[in-house]
Amino acid sequence: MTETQTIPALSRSTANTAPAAPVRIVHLGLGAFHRAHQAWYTQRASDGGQWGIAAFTGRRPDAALALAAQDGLYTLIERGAEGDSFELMTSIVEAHDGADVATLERLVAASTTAMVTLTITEAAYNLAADGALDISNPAVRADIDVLRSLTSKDAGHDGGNPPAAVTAAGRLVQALAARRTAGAGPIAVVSCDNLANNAIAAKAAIGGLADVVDPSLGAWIEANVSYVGTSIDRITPRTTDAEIELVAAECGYSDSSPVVTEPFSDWVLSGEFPAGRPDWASAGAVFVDEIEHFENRKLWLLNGAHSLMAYAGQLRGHQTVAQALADPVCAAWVEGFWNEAESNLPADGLNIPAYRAALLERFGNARIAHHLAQIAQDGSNKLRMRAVPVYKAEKAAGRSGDGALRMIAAWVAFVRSTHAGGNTVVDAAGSDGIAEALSLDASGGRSDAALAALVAILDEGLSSDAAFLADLQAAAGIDWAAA
Ligand code: CS2
Repeated sequence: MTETQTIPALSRSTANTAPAAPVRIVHLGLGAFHRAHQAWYTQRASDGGQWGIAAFTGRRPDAALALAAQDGLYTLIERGAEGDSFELMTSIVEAHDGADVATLERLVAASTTAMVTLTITEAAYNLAADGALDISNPAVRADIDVLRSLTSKDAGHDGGNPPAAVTAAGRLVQALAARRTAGAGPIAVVSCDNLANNAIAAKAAIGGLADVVDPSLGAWIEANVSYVGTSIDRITPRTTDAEIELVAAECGYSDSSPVVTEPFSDWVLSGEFPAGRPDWASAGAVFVDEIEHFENRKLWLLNGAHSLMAYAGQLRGHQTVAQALADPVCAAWVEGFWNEAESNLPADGLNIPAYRAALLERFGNARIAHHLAQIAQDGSNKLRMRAVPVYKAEKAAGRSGDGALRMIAAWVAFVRSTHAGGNTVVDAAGSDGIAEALSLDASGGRSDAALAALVAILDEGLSSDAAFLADLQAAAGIDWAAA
């Protein structure tokens, strides 16, 4: 204890780092994943010293306040199966509260800013099941009103702060309007969220919103924003106090915001950067013309297995990915789902057998305590990407799709048991709909009508597919713990 009281607090002066790089990247979503992934690639790029990141939080200011107090610095703990290594990260040069839209406007309007990267989570795109912006979403509607009032020429504000958008896309549209006014030219928007076709999703969220607010702004964004698609990968569980203490003991400074991650990392990108980009290829990133198969490989094999283990594993009493994988029943379910996913990926160029083998090793790294409860959150959006496409592809090929069906069944059983325990299902986009569906009958959503309502949150088509619903009802109703 006395030791941690006397060690210096981390900052650019106590760490004696090179001067902060100029801001050329604006990032939305200052979570652990961004700090383990894009910030790490930027720092390792051959020209990384010229590319500073200004990162904004989403809903809460806390992470920005903590990081700003350390001049953006933090420690990245790479946690391998054999031990930890520590790296001081310097590529984030400014950390801001996401609600500080005036600063976002200023930075995005600067001609030196070349791109905006996003890790805002799947749900924050506010897209409907058909992939278009969900303009019935209350937060989106509120932003439309705010943005219209800001862009209308005769908008006047009676003193005080002008209103500002609240959703990530709304804030970005507001900032892009400032870039248009400043004449700062084209810019890239790089989605680093776990969404299929994330460039298209970003375009639907941002371009779609601008079109509704002000067609001339929509046209400017269409002509000046290049949406870059990416497949991103690095397992990064939530930081705990144990990591804060570890860094104090190992590094000799106190860091409120370390990030723990696995040694593996992967980044595949596709698209144009009209205002330039760091030499991320020198840090291991790969640039491709066609990204879809890489995205699906990652979303289905890694994330799909994660979601399957998150629900089935918790129903079987496990807490972490490594524990779930060590359970032969869960492991067999994962392999079964993988076989289905693999049949729907091209055999050439993706090296699936090696990818699967590497995943088993990564998931089995018990030193990374990756909690299933964390992965289980926001299941409605996740399963729409991870299970539904594989199920449909298997059916279309005349096969059962049982492996993908089991993932959906495990989710159904998990949300039922959460609800039965008197708890709310954590799902940013779906928790209201899930609660409504589960309250449709007296047995906690076990009726066919309740099941159909639950499935409608994932996919409209499947919710009226009687054969699917019957199979799902049977698959969800098993004794998961005893299977
Ligand atoms: C996980 C991902 O929480 C989840 O949904 O599946 O965060 C996963 O750990 C990352 O995509 C790994 O790159």
